[in-house]
Amino acid sequence: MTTAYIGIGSNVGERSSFCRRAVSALDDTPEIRVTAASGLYETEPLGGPPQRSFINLVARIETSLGPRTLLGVCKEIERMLGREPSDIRWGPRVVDLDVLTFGDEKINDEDLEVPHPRMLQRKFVLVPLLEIEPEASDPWGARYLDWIEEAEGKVRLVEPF
Ligand code: PH2
Ligand code: MG
Ligand code: MG
Repeated sequence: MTTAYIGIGSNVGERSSFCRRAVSALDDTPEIRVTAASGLYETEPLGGPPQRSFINLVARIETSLGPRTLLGVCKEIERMLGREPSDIRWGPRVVDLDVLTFGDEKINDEDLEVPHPRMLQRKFVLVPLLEIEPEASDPWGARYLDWIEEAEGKVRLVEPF
């Protein structure tokens, strides 16, 4: 079993509902158990065109899947909830599921990078992650807490999970 963290975000339609449905869909996957979910945060969009604010949360899971299969499950949940392919990088999306960390693995492939290469710069990832795991550290032993001050973007807790 591997502990992994999944970052979830939505900025189209019923944003909170899409985020909650994504958590349920993860938990409904036989090889995945959701063991914690942060509250839902309204967050300033970072990167991409001018767009609506996001709802973001982070879920902690236990899984028997490998990292690539887990990524495939995340993409399948995005499709199932109605995400359409878009040419706009970091543009508006119904739902986005990103594998943030996968155990202590370091993966640097074109299709999958963990830990997520931009997570340290993003408050919309770090704040919910630290809510569920204040002592979390990366595979090199650095505490995520030490990055929070330099990270970008306003975030505000709007709903408990
Ligand atoms: N996702 C992005 C780019 N920018 N900004 C916020 N606030 N939340 C996101 O989930 C987000 C973003 C790319 O996936
Ligand atoms: Mg993303
Ligand atoms: Mg993504």
